[in-house]
Amino acid sequence: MVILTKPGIDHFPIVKNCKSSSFFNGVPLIDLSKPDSKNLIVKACEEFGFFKVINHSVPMEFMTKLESEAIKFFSSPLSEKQKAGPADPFGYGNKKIGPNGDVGWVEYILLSTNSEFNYQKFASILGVNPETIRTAVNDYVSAVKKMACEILEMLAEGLNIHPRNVFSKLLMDEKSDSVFRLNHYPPCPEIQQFSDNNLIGFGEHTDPQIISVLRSNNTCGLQILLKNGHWISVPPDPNSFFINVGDSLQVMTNGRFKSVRHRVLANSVKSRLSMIYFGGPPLSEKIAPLASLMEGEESLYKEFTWFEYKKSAYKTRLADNRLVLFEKV
Ligand code: GA4
Repeated sequence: MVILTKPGIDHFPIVKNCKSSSFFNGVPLIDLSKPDSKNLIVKACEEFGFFKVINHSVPMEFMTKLESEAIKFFSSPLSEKQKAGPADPFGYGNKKIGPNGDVGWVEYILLSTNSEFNYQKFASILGVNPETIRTAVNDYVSAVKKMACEILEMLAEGLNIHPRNVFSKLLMDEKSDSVFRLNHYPPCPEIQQFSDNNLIGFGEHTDPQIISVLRSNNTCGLQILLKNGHWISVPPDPNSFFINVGDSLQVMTNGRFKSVRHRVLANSVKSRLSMIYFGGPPLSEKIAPLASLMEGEESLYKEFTWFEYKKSAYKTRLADNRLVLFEKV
């Protein structure tokens, strides 16, 4: 793959020769209401580190309410939005992602899901009357976190790990270091004329946490990297959720599950809105392979806490393989 910078859309990364128009129809589909889901989740985590969830428990009104609040925020004047920025890492960010020079055709709000943090920070991030959006975020995040925990418990059962809350308790912990992100990818009409070029909305990366839950509107853009090295486009579905295995879950399964590399391409006509819950452990938590999954194997990773991993992640560029630094040689 060649990464170029196209003149005109100044200094934004572009991927060349990417057939983004063809959708992949092989994304594993997990029906949470079916009894055999736990085995299918394990298989999806092994093969893709990614799957789509239907028949979930999250009320549709929580998704639509938050979507309309997000649209209101992103439609406000830039000068207003900038009052909530820059993202350090929390707050409003525009085009700049992370502290190390990554850029994309995106604007976003990044929030901690820690309740104490939210109370004060919402006011400073989202203006004088943040109550409606705060409620919308809290309702949505609580429901999605509950679903993420159910999925992690099914995963533990599918892997035959006891107790079944080994993963979910990390998200349930009141000190859980979880994050919530609203991404808005404005349409970029200039890219229409360059048929084999695609502008990067959010550059390729893996998520450092345990599990990520993504919901988007009906605009395409999300791509995942398959084990065979091909990028494939994921058809959008506003009624479903997409689940990513994060780096921490890769480590806890001693590499049996791989965190999925993914990215978002900008669209020339439609704007894309996505909301992502990143479920992370408490800062002091040791991230290490679960003994019951090792079966006499050696750990592939050095010992580290989530605090150490996160600190190291914030020194990397988006596309870097962050886990390499923690692999045993
Ligand atoms: C990727 C996953 C989440 O969006 C995020 C991102 C974070 C940020 O935007 O502040 C990071 C990125 C993410 C990984 C490497 C570092 C940190 C930007 C960056 C260059 C909120 C996260 O936890 O890690």
